[in-house]
Amino acid sequence: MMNPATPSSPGPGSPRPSVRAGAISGLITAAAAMGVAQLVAGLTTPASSPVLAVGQAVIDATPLPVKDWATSTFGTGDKTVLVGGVLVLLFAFAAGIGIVAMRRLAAGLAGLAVFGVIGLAAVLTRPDSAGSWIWPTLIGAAAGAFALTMLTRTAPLAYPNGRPGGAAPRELPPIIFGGEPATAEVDPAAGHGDLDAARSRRAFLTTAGVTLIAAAAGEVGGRQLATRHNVSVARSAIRLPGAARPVPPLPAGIDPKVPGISSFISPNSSFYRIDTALLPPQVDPHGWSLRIHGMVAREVRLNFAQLLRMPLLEDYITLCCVSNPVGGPYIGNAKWLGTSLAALLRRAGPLAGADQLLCTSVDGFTSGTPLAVAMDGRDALLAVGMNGSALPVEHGFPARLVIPGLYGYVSACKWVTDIEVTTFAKAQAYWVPRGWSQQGPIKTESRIDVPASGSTAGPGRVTVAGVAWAQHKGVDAVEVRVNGGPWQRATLAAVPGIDTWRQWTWEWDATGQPGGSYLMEARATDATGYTQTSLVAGVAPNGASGYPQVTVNLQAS
Ligand SMILES: Nc1nc2c(c(=O)[nH]1)N[C@H]1C(S)=C(S)[C@@H](COP(=O)(O)O)O[C@H]1N2
Ligand SMILES: [Mo]
Repeated sequence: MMNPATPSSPGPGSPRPSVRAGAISGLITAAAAMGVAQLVAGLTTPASSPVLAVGQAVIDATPLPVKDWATSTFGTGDKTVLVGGVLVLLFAFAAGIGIVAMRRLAAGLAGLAVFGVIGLAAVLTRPDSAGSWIWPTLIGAAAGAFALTMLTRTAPLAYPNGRPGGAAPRELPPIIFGGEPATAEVDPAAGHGDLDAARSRRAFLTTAGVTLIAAAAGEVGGRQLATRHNVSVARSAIRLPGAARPVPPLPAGIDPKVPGISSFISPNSSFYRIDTALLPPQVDPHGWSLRIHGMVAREVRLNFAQLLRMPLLEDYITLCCVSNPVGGPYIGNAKWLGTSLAALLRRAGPLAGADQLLCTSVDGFTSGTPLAVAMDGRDALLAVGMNGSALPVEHGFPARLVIPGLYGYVSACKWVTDIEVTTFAKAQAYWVPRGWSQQGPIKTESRIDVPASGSTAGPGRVTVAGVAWAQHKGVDAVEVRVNGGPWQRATLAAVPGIDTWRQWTWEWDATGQPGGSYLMEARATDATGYTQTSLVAGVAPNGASGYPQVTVNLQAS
C-alpha cells in the first residue's frame, strides 16, 4: 500500500517527511508492535511473546566465546546484556524501517513483516510452543502496521533543500487519514503554510504520543498479566512430607566465627542461579509429570503426588556451575529433599549398552548425565525441596535433579519432565554442541572468601578463610601460602559428609612484616590424594582450574 503523501521517488526538491520524523516513527512502531504483542501474550501465554522468544532463540544460538565473554564480563547479568543488545539492534532497524516508510509505506510495511516472520519463527520453534502462540506476534505486527501507516500519514512534510524559491523550509499540512490525498492540491507557496505546518506537526505528535502510550500500556499490562500465570500460589500450598531418611543435625564446628566466610548453607534467596530461561518456567505441580523412557525395560511415569509418596531422602549437596571462574560465585550449598533417582531408574530397568540420561526441562533445556554415576549409590536426587521449603521457582519448581560431583550443566536439570535413557554416542545435551564437554566432573577447588582482594589488613594476625570442594570425594586438606612461600595447613571445619564444600580458616601471623601488598593463594587436596592443580584453565570446556588468589595490603606493624 502506498502512502499518497509520500511519492515513491521524490525529486530532490519535493517535500517529504524529515529523516528524524521517519526514525521516530520507526521506533514508535516497534514499541507499539512489541507492547501489543506483550499484552496479548500476557492475556494468553506469557512465553508466546515474540520478544521473549527471539531473546530465547538468541541465547540458544549464542556461540561459546560470546557467551563466555558475556558471563565473565557481566556475570549472571549476561542474559540481560544479550537481550539488551538484541533490542538495540532491533530499534536501529526499526528506525530504518520508519525512514524508508516515509518514502514508500509499502517498503516500510515489508520491513515490519520481516520482523513478524522472525518473531513467528522464534515463537514456533520454542520447544513448548503451540499453534496458538502465533497470535501475539500477528496482532503485534498488525498493530505496528497500523501505527506506521498512521504515522506516515500524519508526518509533517518538509523541503529537504529549502523551499523552491529560496524561502525557509516549511512543512506541509497533514493528510487526513482515510481522506483524499491533499498534497497534490497544496501549493506550498500559497500563503497559509505556517498554520498548516503547525496543525500537521500537532497531528503527528498526537499520533506518536497516543501510540507510545498504548505501547507502554501494553508492555506494563502484559508484564502484569503474565504474573497471573505464576505458580507461587500453587508453590506455597505445597506441604512437603518429612524425609524417610533425614539428615542428622549438623556437626558442631560448622560455620567458624569469621566475618565474611561463606555460610555453610547458602540461603535460597541468595543461592546462585544459572539457566538459559528468560522467564523461569511456571510449572503447575498438578500438571507436572516425569517420564523415564528410551533404553529401558519398562517406561516409568510419575506425577507430583506420586513423587511425594515415594521415600524422600535429605542430603547436603554443593552445586557448582562449570562457568564458575576460580574464586567465583557460581557455587552454593543446600539441604535438598528428594527421591532417589537410582531407585526410579531401577524401576524402569536400563538396558545394557545405555550410558547416558538425557534429562529434559519443560523449557527444552537438556542435561546429559552418565548413567553409571546416577546409579553408583551416591545421593542422586529427583529433588522437590531446598533448605526446608519447596524448590523456589527459579531453582526448578516443582522438581529438579541434583547429583553430587558433577557440574550443574550435566546433572542438575531444573523443571525436569523427561529422562531418556540413551547413549552419549546417540544424543548430545544442550551445552555439548555449544562447545562444553560431554562429561563434567567437578574439579577439586578452593576459594578465599576473606580477606577480600585489595583490602587492607593487619597489622598483626590476619584471618584468612574460605571454602574448598571436591564433591563426592571430600576435602582432606587446604593449604595457604603467602607470596609464593611455603604451603601452610589451614584448619578445616567439620562437614556432614563428602558431598559438600568445606569451610577452612588460617591465621596469618603478619607481626613484624613490613607493610605492602601480599599475595595469598590456596589449594585443596581431596580424599583421593589429588591436590588442586596450579594449572590455570578458563571455564570452557570443562571447568576452571588454578589457585585462587587474593592480594591484601598490610598495615605495617
Ligand atoms: N532447565 C534448566 N536446568 C538447568 C539449567 C538450565 O539452563 N535450564 N542450567 C544448569 C546449570 S548450568 C547449572 S550450574 C544449574 C544451576 O542451578 P541453580 O540455578 O539452581 O543454582 O542448573 C542446571 N539446570
Ligand atoms: Mo552451570
